[in-house]
Amino acid sequence: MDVIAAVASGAGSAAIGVVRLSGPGSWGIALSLCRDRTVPPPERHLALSWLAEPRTGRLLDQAMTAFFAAGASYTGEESVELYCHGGPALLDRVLRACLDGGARPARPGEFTRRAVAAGRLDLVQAEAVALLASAETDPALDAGLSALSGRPSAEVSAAREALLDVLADVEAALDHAEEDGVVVALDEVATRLVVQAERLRGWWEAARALRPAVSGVRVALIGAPNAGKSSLFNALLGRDRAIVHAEAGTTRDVVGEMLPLAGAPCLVLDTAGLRDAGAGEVEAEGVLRAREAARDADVVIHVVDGSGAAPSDGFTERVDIVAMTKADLWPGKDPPRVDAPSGVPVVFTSARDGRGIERLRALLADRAAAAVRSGDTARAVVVGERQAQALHSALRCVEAAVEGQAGDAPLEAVAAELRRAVEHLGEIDGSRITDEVLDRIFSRFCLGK
Ligand SMILES: Nc1nc2c(ncn2[C@@H]2O[C@H](COP(=O)(O)OP(=O)(O)OP(=O)(O)O)[C@@H](O)[C@H]2O)c(=O)[nH]1
Ligand SMILES: [Mg+2]
Repeated sequence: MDVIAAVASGAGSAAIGVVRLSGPGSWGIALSLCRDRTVPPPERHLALSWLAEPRTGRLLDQAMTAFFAAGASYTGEESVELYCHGGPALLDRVLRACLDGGARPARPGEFTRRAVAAGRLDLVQAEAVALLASAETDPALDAGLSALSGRPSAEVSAAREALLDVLADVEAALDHAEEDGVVVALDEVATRLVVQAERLRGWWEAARALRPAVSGVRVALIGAPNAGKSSLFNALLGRDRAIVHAEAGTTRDVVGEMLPLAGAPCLVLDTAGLRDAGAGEVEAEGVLRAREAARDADVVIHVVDGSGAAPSDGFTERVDIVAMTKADLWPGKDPPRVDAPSGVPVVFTSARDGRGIERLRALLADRAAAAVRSGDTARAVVVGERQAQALHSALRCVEAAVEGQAGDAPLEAVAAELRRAVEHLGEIDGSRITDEVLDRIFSRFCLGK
């Protein structure tokens, strides 16, 4: 195992910045930088030291150092942390000195990956570390802390055990049926399966409610072609992100951009104009995606052409805010009438002169904050898109097993669904996962973690 090194603190200037080394040999590399030491300081103690480049003697910094022995560190390996002054040039120089000494640059998330490999963290806890390093909201932070505690991992593991027990009974029944033609009553199995399905469904709902806080509030801009969605999208972001054109049907794909709004990170989605007839194949696919984005959104802004040039065929199922666009086209005139669903606020906006954009931002911030608050960390077991997907797959398999059982499907089919459910649960905490999937997960971590 080679020694990896990285700057573990954030970019930009700061009071303190941390350079981290891990792997057998990291003590030797760090010690060669400590100008005033010939032996390592006591492990797990902070020790002040002047650092210099071993080859040239050029000063690096006066820093606090902490040496960790194998088996008593974050990664489980021999490792060192150097708490330096936080300037980018300084940290870069210290890191380069470590690399000159024989370390190699760590890949994103590689320290945590080594901690997982050493059995110090499971995947739920590893992803909790990533969340703690990036959380922008209180519920996300609480979810990260809870996941790191190991409580969710234990719950996932308990559910897997419970399903394995049921699977064992189903397989025993199968064996009996084959050997002696005995039919075993499986009513009790059905009850146990329903309990597990409800448990997983509860986790799924909690994960869904927590999503706005963890991954951002999904805000969909939807409406008729040419209503001014892309123009409004650009105005909200304050930059020219999406293509705007007089031709109806300009936007085809869903375009998403993050917009930080008063403590609630929003993912704003511009979508294709909704129309059923007259759209070509590509646009029709865009319309499908727009509807899907609206269904999946936490906040739906229905965009209506206030000049009346692009007629709307009524509102979608869910609307949280109505934006009447092109308000610059009716100066002095009464604003156009709109039959918005009751209780839904209407904002008059113009992407040309900017009117109404601040009010729309404020309304959006309000709705987004409410979506963030709806996350109930206490019930959450599964956090983040990857875990939620695995959970959803597991839930679908358990539901299929419940249905199969009730509908007299062959026991083999029920057993197969249960086996798949157990595998999907194993993907959540990493007890059943391939290196390739691990690579993909950790590539999304930031450097130095
Ligand atoms: N005067 C005025 N024109 C606008 C405003 N917003 C959009 N437009 C014009 O309306 C036309 C359509 O604008 P887009 O933003 O592309 O509309 P869209 O809803 O994204 O259209 P599709 O992507 O085709 O569904 C363009 O010619 C814009 O310049 C506005 O606030 N004022
Ligand atoms: Mg558009």
